[in-house]
Amino acid sequence: MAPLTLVIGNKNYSSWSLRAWLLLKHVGLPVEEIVVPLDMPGTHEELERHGPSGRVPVLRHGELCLWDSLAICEYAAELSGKGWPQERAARAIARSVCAEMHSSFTTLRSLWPMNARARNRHTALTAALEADIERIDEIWNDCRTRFGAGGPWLFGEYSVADAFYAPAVLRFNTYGARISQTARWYMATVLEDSALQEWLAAAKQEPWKIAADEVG
Ligand SMILES: N[C@@H](CCC(=O)N[C@@H](CS)C(=O)NCC(=O)O)C(=O)O
Repeated sequence: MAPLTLVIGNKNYSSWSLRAWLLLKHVGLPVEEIVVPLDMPGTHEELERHGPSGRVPVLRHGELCLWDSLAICEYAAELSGKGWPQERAARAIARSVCAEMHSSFTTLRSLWPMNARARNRHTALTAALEADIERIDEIWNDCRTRFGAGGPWLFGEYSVADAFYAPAVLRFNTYGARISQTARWYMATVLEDSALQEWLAAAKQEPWKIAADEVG
């Protein structure tokens, strides 16, 4: 198979990059990694050189160039035969929760930016932020209760849904979200994951700081 190259942003801040990177790790596809530091002079031009949307993540596989974290995860799942639940109803719900994460939670994203190495940050809670947190808590509870019997992840075994919700776990961890017991257990599973630990260790070593994402 032609080698895979994943272009990502800073590990400390790039939540969309984290999703694709985690899924590729979990399904066992080896990738060469290119990190483009975001929010620097020249970032825009460099991103445009890597992919048509001028955004990361981008996956290159031979002649093929894919942009968008969900499309990359779908492709990785097809290549590896892993990443979505086996059972049809579970798979359909997993796709629904991924689509919801892809298209929603704009308040959470803007008020609690992902800042992987930051801890004990505090911001005022708004009603919209609380609603986003509650909805994510509800999704985690629902998936764990209905589909989680076979393992510690949202659908038992690791799936694209876990990769998609990992940035929310980091946000909750940084800003101290108040969540249910089941959601706390799920967060612990995600935070102990060795692939995520590897990402966090690299994020700690990065020299770059994005002031707009240093919140709280
Ligand atoms: N829907 C896209 C969103 C990608 C996205 O917005 N990526 C951000 C970084 S996390 C980006 O590339 N921003 C460009 C920039 O900061 O210049 C995806 O899922 O991949």
